[in-house]
Amino acid sequence: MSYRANFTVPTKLGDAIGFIRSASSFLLIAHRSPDIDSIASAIILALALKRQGKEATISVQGPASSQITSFMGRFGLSLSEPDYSAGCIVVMDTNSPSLFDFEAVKSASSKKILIDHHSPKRGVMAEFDVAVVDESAVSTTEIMYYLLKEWGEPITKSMALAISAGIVTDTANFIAATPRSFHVLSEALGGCGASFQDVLGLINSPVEFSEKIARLKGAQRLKLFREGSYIIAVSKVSSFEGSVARSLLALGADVSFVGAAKEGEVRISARAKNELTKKGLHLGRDILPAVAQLIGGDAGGHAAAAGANGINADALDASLGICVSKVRDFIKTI
Ligand SMILES: [Mn+2]
Repeated sequence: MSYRANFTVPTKLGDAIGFIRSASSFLLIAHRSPDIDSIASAIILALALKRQGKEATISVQGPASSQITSFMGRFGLSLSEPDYSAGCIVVMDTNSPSLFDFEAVKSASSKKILIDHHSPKRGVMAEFDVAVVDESAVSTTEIMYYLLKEWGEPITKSMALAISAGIVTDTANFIAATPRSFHVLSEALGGCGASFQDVLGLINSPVEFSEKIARLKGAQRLKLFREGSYIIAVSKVSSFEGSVARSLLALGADVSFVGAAKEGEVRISARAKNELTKKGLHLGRDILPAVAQLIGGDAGGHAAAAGANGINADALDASLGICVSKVRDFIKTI
């Protein structure tokens, strides 16, 4: 049975490989605030290129989390400043112009490749020499598997682990997995003798001591508000507010708001369970923006995960109160 099995393979892979073969230096770009899938896709390509004696660096716009830098470290790689004079630029796991320096890519004279699994934006795609965009792929690393196969590059253990890590994280532990992603995972891991435990070990990096303390203090200082059968949890810590907000949901809250304030700086992180976002709760659009002015800053994010930042540290308690009452108002309508 060929690696294609009964599955549809992403298109334009041959064109992308043509450009990859003819260039000798590469700038690989993962998206802003990179997740495992985008950075793993860049790692896979960097490893394959380096084995061929080509130069490849990985860049992102803005900072990367400590989880991402340690993930890269496991492959002996780190982020570099972007060099837009590379022979070939590959943008991975995004075609959203706000998630990388689109203007710099556009004005570079390099060959340009886009590899992504998000819904395509024609205007952005048009700036690339080739766009491998497959919305049916659960992760960009799933596309990278097919790229390596078409290229004829052997899939090493490191590459197989990176492919699998992208699939596991972008499907939220297989909830969004497809038969093809299970096939890719099985072929990649089976081909090099890696185990699924190796993949989990790579994704679940140990939590830093200070983050553990923040989570436990967040739980200790917890205030609970009940509305109907839902529980809203509120707490304050000095850092890791996002991690604390996430852990409060794991403990049983339906919505959490965690604030962190110090002289001249205030941050609020919020999380909500899918059960409520499916009913229309949108933290980034409808809840946190209500406190942006009060804290003297900005708010935004997704339905289930959002944040606000500002300069009025004194406004934290009042802001948390507003967030809770807005969620209560929403719950009363469902
Ligand atoms: Mn992705």
